[in-house]
This record gives sequence, C-alpha cells and structure tokens, in this order.
Amino acid sequence: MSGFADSSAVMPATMHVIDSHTEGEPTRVIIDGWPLPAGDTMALRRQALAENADHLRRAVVCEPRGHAAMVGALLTPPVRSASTAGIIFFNSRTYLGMCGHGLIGVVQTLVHLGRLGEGRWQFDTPAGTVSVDLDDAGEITMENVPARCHELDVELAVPGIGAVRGDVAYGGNWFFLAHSHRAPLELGAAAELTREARAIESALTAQGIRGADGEPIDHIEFSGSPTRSDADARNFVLCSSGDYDRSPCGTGTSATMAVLHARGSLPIGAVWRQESITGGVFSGWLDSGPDGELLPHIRARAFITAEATLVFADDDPFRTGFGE
Ligand code: PYC
Repeated sequence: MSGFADSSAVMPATMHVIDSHTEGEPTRVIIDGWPLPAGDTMALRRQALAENADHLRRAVVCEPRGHAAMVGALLTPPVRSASTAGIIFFNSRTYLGMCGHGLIGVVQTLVHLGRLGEGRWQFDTPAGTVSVDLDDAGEITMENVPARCHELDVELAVPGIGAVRGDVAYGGNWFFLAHSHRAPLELGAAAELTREARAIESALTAQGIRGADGEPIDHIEFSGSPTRSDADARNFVLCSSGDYDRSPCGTGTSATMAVLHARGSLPIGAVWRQESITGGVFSGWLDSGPDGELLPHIRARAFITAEATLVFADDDPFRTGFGE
C-alpha cells in the first residue's frame, strides 16, 4: 500500500527538528509536523514518501533550510514488535537504505530528548532491522544489517580518467571501493575528489555495473593512508546526494570491512579504525551472524548542534526547497 495515513496534511506550516553531527556529518531528525507515510514495511513507507510527498524531503534537507551534506531522518512507528521505531533516511537528492552516522545521530537525539537510556535498542529501516547499544558512558555502538563483498577487482573505464579498478560491496548502501584516486585525500582537495568520484559513478551507470538485484551503486569510496596514528586508513566517500560524507561513513566502513574480510586481512572481531577526510574516526569490527553473515559494528560519537522549528510560510516561493 502506498499513500499517507493523513493525506490532508500536505505541507505543514512548521516542523520541529533536532540537528546533530556524527564525527562531522550532519543529521536532522524530524520530531513532529511530518505526516506519517502509510505502509506495512519500511520499504513501502519509503516508496510512499518518494511517490507522494517528496516535497517534504526537499523542504527539510534542500536549501534554503538544509544543504547537500545533510541527512534527514523521519521517525515512524516500528514495523517489528521488538523495535523502538522505524527510520527513513533521506538526503537532498534521494532516500537511503540505511545510514550509519544518521542512526548514531538519531540515537543521540533520542537520548537528548530523554526517550532512550542505557541498553540495547532496535530500529527498523528500509534495509532491515539494526541494533544499537548505549553504554553508561554514553558511547553508541550500532550493529548494522549484514554487509557483503559482491565482486572484487572490477575494471572500469572512466572517461577523462582512464582505467579504474575497484571492489563492489554492500554495507546498507551499495559502494564502489576504488583502488586508486588522483587527488590527494585531503580536505582541501574535496572538490577535486568529488569530481573524480562522480565520474566513476557515471561510468558505473553507463557500463551497467550494479549491485545485487540490479541495485544502483550510488556511493563511491577512496581509501589511503591515515593521518592519525590511531587509525588504520583514511577515506573519502561520495554519497548519493552528490556531496561527500564528512564522517568515515557507517555503511561505507561496513562495506570496507566486508571487502577486507573477503581478502583475508580482517578477521572476525578485529578492530578497524576508519578515519574520514575531515579527521574523525569510527571504530568498527565484524561479528559472524547465526547463518555466517557478516554483522558490522560501528562505534562513534554524535553531538547535538541545534533544536529548531522550520517554518514553511504559504507565500514563501522556496518553502519546498530548491535543488533536487
Ligand atoms: O554513515 O552510512 C553512513 C552514511 C551514508 C551516507 C552518509 N552517511
């Protein structure tokens, strides 16, 4: 079923949101004012949003109220009885299956609101159910949906760049983990890295290289040596918004660990410290699930940055945002 539980609430006058960042990458959680999408699964609810209420996504995360690096998180009732809530993640261009930094931002937001305390909590997402452990020191550890390495050493011809080799892997979103990049992995080269990663993404689409079930590969990751002595590698991740992740990317770190495991260089339980282009770090490790699936764990910090009421005046020509 698609549609809205309350189809009369087309564009609310205001929405209450809480903003946070997880190692630099922003998340905006909608607290109230957004009519709930109908559907018995999180995938159907995401489809209902995309088909019938995409203006709400644009209003919240596109300019002038948001920006391309921002991820929005809509909380819904859970679809599984053991879960605390459902979450639909979205950005200025599209919807996500899962979002690691975003989940940690949602949990920090619920802690801030006094709605979540120490313990283990589950959340339903379009990619599947994920868990979060909240310890007495306030550290947040998520257990992601199973990650997998889909194909190693894929050859790609990238116009303007040449041959690029990389691995295709899933960590809640689909990733191409390129083995090389031209621009240095430095924040000052972000624009160049973004152009390079976009060229790779276009080449993947043009050459029909996709994830399992024909899923588009809409995240591109570059990897290199860390600048911090406490990290194993540094990355740059182009997201499906067309902008880059300021954090080490939870789903990207999950996909990276699945590839490292497939190559025999990351045993189950070994800790992987992933540095981002902005210098933040996620700690990750893989567990083995009951059917041998790889369950990525990511530990990180998030901080509240704002509590706000977004206002959408009837006569504001940009009340549903601009851009994509
Ligand atoms: O942390 O998984 C993540 C993520 C995906 C897109 C932006 N952040």
